[in-house]
Amino acid sequence: MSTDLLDSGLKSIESADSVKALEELRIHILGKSGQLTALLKELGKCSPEERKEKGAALNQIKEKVTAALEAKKATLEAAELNARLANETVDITLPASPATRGSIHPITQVTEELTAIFADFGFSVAEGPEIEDDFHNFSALNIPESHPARQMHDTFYLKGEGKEPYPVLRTHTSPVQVRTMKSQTPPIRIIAPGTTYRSDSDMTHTPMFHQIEGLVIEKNIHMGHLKGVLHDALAAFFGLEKVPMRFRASFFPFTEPSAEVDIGCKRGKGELVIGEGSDWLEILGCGMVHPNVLRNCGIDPEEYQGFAFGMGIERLAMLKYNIPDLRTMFAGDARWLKHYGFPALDIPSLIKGVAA
Ligand code: 2NL
Repeated sequence: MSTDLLDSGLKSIESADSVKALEELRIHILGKSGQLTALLKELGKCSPEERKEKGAALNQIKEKVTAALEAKKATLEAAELNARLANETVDITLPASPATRGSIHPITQVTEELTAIFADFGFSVAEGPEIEDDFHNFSALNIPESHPARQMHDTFYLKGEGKEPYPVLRTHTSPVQVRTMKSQTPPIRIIAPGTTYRSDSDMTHTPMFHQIEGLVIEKNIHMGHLKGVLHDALAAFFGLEKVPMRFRASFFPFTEPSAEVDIGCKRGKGELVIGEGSDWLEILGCGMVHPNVLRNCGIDPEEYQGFAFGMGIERLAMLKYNIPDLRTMFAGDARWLKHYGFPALDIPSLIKGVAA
């Protein structure tokens, strides 16, 4: 009986024509409900002497079958591999698939350019949360509860979060500077680049946008320093030796005096040249930090004063890189990014000239 099993088993194994068929055979003989397994189970019913004898015989069969299975498996696998190698050919005349490469968004590029420029003037980069509380986004900045500036900012309130005053999506990066003033002692020299939010959406406004603000707090810092720093930063940014620049009196609740800054330009037919001509282009807002703001942040305005400025990154990117439509910036169109983007790892530095 069991020698029959061995003979027929070895015969079937020898004539198996695929790895799959061989595996089915293995299950048929050695599997849980296999032929040999059934015989092994029957040993339990035998007398001890019989069990010893039959058991030894069955185990020998099992070893032989197992060895035959393994040998045949190796042969079949080799044959199957050879068949595949003979059939599958690589057409080396086909064109290679192009490597797709990502690129740096103009917003990131301009942020890095300005970071390199201000780093050269000794400014550090400060960061903070995009979800802010009423104090850091408004009150500390001398913008009281009823102030129209709060409505002016078209704030996104997070009304699901507790009770009034609700948390907000920061409407500017000024709260980063508030946090820096509260946690550090002057002298302070920082820029705060980052994402900001206002509920505003049309041709020239997106609900999410980007700003860079700057803050310097020292004992004898004044508006002359402000004008010098801004001139040199704007000249470096636009790749010019000098840029015509003027301060126009303005108002911000957090600065006194306040100014808007224009740079000289020439407006032609469909084109704009910065640094020459007799037209003016508004580029940023700035001023001397209001004494109330210093006090709110734990700095004595009798001992220290400072300047601050803020600018929109989208606008700077559009001006420098001739991007006509703001809204394309965030449309997520890969073709747009391929056109307006910058090579990765080509990090802006003053050595190469950020305006390159
Ligand atoms: C603009 C004008 C400005 C500031 C931002 C500032 C921040 C602190 C204290 C005082 Cl903590 N001022 N920031 C000052 C003047 C103008 O931004 O047109 N931004 C796009």
